[in-house]
Amino acid sequence: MTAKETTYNEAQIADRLRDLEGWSYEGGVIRRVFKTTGFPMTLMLVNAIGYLAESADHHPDMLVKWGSVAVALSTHSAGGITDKDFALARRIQDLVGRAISEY
Ligand code: H2B
Repeated sequence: MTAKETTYNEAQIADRLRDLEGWSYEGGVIRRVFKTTGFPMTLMLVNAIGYLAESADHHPDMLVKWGSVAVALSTHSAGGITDKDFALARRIQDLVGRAISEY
């Protein structure tokens, strides 16, 4: 049996989110909405995040709209927020965070 991953409480999550610009903790997930210039850019963003997710074997929920992608992360197997969520958010942020937030 594998050990259950450590989950973080609300104060710890708020602390960890301080260097993840635009991300917040709501409803049991950490989330950020990325605005895009329209559907082609939205689809490219979904794919870029999808590749990061596959390489990490950790998968966010994504709400896809014409001009935005809302990304929500939690660790289902642990029933909370773990290092896996912060690590993937960091990778998403490093790849697309600054570029996309300018729109
Ligand atoms: N993604 C997320 N967000 N939470 C999980 O618990 C999870 C996952 N589990 N992606 C992974 C896949 C698991 O099902 C596989 C077998 O590693």
